Formats: sequence, C-alpha cells, structure tokens
Amino acid sequence: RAAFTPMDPLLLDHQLEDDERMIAEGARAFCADRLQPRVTDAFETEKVEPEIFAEMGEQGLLGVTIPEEYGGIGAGYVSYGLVAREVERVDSGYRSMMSVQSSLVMYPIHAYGTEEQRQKYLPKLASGEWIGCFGLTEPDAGSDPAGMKTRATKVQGGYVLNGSKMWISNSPIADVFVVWAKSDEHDGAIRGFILEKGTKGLSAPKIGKKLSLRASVTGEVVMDNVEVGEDALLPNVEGLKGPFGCLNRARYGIAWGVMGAAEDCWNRALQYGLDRTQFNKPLAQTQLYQLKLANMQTEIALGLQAALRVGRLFDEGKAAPEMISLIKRNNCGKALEIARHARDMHGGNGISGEFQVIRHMINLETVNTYEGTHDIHALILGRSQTGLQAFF
Ligand code: TGC
Ligand code: FAD
Repeated sequence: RAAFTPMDPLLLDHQLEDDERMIAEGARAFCADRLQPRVTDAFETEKVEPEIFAEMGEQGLLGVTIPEEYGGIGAGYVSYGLVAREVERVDSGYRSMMSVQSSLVMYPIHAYGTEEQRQKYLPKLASGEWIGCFGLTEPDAGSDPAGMKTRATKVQGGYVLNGSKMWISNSPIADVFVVWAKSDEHDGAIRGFILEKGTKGLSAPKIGKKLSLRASVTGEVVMDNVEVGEDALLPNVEGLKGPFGCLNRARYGIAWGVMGAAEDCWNRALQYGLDRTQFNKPLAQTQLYQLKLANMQTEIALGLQAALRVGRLFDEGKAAPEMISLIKRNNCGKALEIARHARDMHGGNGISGEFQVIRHMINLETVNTYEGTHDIHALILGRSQTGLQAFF
C-alpha cells in the first residue's frame, strides 16, 4: 500500500522543482511571521499598512516573474502561484496588494513599456519603495470594460486624461498608476498610460464602508485634465488585449491564492473539530463533520492540481485565457463554499474574528467578483464551446 498524506493528498509538493519549493517555503515563513500576527487587527480596523510592500519586496515577493535586471527574481509562473497561495493563506487583501503590484503594474510596464519606463519604475516597484495600482474598472464599466469613458486627448508634447476609475486596489496609497483610456490619437483604441502621484488633476479618494477585503485599501482614480508627456504612454500594446494580458496573470495567481485561503479554512476546521467535544465525542468523530472535511480535502487537492497544470502551461507559453477562466472561476467558487462550511463548523465561534474563517469567507466574496465575476467566466467558457457571444 502506498502512503497517503491527508494534508497533501495528491502529493503536490513532489511535483515542484527545488527552487519552487524554496520560494514557497520562504514565502510561507514570511507570511506566518510578518503578516499573520497583524491581520486580525488590520481587518477589524481597516488599517492601511503601506510598509507591507517594502517588507514583501525585501522577501522577493513582488514581481516574481520579472527578470532580475529589473529587480524581480526571474522565476516561473508556478513560483508566482505558490507565492499567491502563501500570501492568501493569511488574507486575500494582502494577496491583492501583491498581485496588483506584480501582475497588473509591473507586468504591463515590462511587457508593453519602453526600456526607459522599465528602468525607471520596475526596480522601485520590486523593492516596494513605490506602490502601484491598475485602473480599468469605471463606475459605468465593470464587466464590460470596453464601455469605459476615460479619454486621452493628444496635445502638443503629450496627452490630457479625463475620467474616473472605480474600485481600484491600492489607489489611495499608490505612487504609480497604470490606467487604461480611449485615445483620440489612436482612433479611440484603448491605450495604457503610466501616471504618477502628485500630477496636477490626479486624485485617488479612498472608498469607505467596505465590509470585505478590509486589510487592502481600495479607492477611485479621478483624472481631471491630467497632463502627461508622451513618455507616459505604454507604446507596445493597443486595444483590450493590453489590460487582458495583465488580467490573465492576475487571474491565474488568484486561482492559486484562493486555494491558500481555502486550505487555511480547512486546517482550522479540522483542528476545531478535533478539539471540540459535543455529545461526549469530538465533533470530528461525527459523520457530517467528516463529510465536510472530505469535500474540502478533495476540492482543494483538485484545485491545486489544476492551478499547477496551468502554471506549467504558462511557463511553456501554452496557457490559453479560457484555461485561466476555468481555474479562476472554479477555484474561487470552491474556496468560497469551503470558507462558508468552515464558518459553520466553528459554530458560534465561527463568527468571531479570532477564529479567522469568517474573514476569509467575507474576503472571498470580493475575490469571486473581481478580475471577472464567476458568471462572466462562465460566459467566456460558454462562448468557447458554442461559438456564441452571450454578453450582449
Ligand atoms: P472581446 O471581444 O472578447 O476581446 C477584445 C479583445 O481582447 C482580446 N482578449 C484577450 N487578450 C488576451 N487575454 C485575454 N484574456 C483576452 N480576452 C479577450 C481579444 O482577442 C480581442 O482582441 P482584438 O485584437 O481582436 O481586439 O472583448 P469583450 O468586450 O467582448 O469582453 C468580453 C469579456 C466580458 C470577456 C471581458 O470584457 C471581461 O473579461 N470582463 C471582465 C472584466 C474584468 O475582469 N475586469 C477586471 C478589472 S481589474 C481587477 O478586478 C483587479 S482586482 C485585483 C486585486 O485586487 O487582486
Ligand atoms: P457588474 O459588471 O455591474 O456586474 C454585476 C452583476 O451582473 C454580476 O453578478 C455580473 O456577473 C452580472 N453580469 C454583468 N454582465 C452580465 C452579462 N452580460 N450576463 C450575465 N450577467 C452579467 N478593478 C480594477 O480595474 N482595478 C482594481 O484594482 C480593482 N480592484 C477591486 C477591488 C475590490 C475590493 C473590488 C470589489 C473590485 C475591484 N475591481 C478592480 C473591480 C472589479 O473588477 C469589478 O467589480 C468587477 O469586474 C465587476 O464589475 P462591476 O462591479 O461593475 O459589476
């Protein structure tokens, strides 16, 4: 009989390369030592902690896939996913801070920017000295970013941007803003621009009263006649494939990340069931409790295998966007379900922040919505099978 490892049922660990395992172990220790002790308070009090970026940068968690010459560690997409899993094991908000910086700010500057833009921005974003945000969503354009109203108008020596972005992670504390706008110079095509904090007409008010993802700050980006030079344009991409190229990476990371949150819920529910006695036996000795644990174990093992598979394909240049939709959608849905069960399995204690699981549950509501909602990814997959467009 071959050995069975219940907490790593399909031996994910054996499928990793040594350098990937080392990066994951380093990230795990960092998250346990530096992030876990502060998360309960940060979530309760909605505390913004910009210094976390510098701490993550020091650990090499920002821009994992960006080459070393620009401050990254030049690792592959499996390593990036493993980092997301470790950070989100603590909190989806912290993973959000990391993945926006890495996939939505550093990636487009590296992939679509000039050499000058790379040299200027990437090392400081990798170290966490500068914080980045990514503005695609608008008050009237969420699932349908093609409906954006933000405009870039060509003027002598540069552009003037007008419009507003909504629900933008990190924006109130950002130094660097990657924003997407329809450009009159390019026949209304969507183009990316890099804006800097302090530019006249640019502001980023915080969105208050958020009951989810409270450890990560979210805001608007308001552009009121923001004048920038020609060097603010990301020259090497045009159209929606620009922002979608970034989203592919962030969505892929989320598929790993939410499995980390789900694992934390699973581990906590297991321990709680072993520790708590009702009707003269541990909760973990009841059939219903074990059924829920078995479901968690199964969905997490399958979700991680799927994420690993897409990660390997990413590194081979074969990860199609639909594969990413499949794992982002399914892993988010399963993680949310697992967190809800873990909350229930903790009984009354499950609603206390001290037991952590309700925080994951509330956070995962956001993660199920951002980067393409659960249903939008179903429509992407539906279109791939039928060839029929069901969005409009
Ligand atoms: P559609 O006609 O499908 O495509 C337009 C152009 O884009 C190309 N494309 C892609 N390219 C690369 N990767 C992808 N995944 C791509 N998907 C589409 C496509 O080939 C086409 O190119 P071209 O050259 O032919 O013009 O576009 P559509 O307008 O019909 O869009 C359909 C839909 C609904 C799938 C899409 O708009 C969508 O995915 N909506 C969801 C929006 C979304 O995900 N927003 C995320 C905002 S950022 C965020 O949430 C960050 S949270 C981060 C955090 O805190 O962690
Ligand atoms: P809508 O598009 O209005 O959707 C509302 C509902 O309608 C959903 O259930 C959706 O599935 C459904 N729906 C929409 N269209 C269809 C259709 N055709 N058929 C069937 N159902 C449909 N955006 C950024 O650009 N950058 C960020 O950093 C960022 N960070 C975020 C952080 C947080 C905390 C949150 C909550 C959001 C963030 N977002 C960010 C925005 C996020 O990507 C959007 O909220 C998301 O894409 C959904 O858009 P919406 O909120 O406008 O919802």
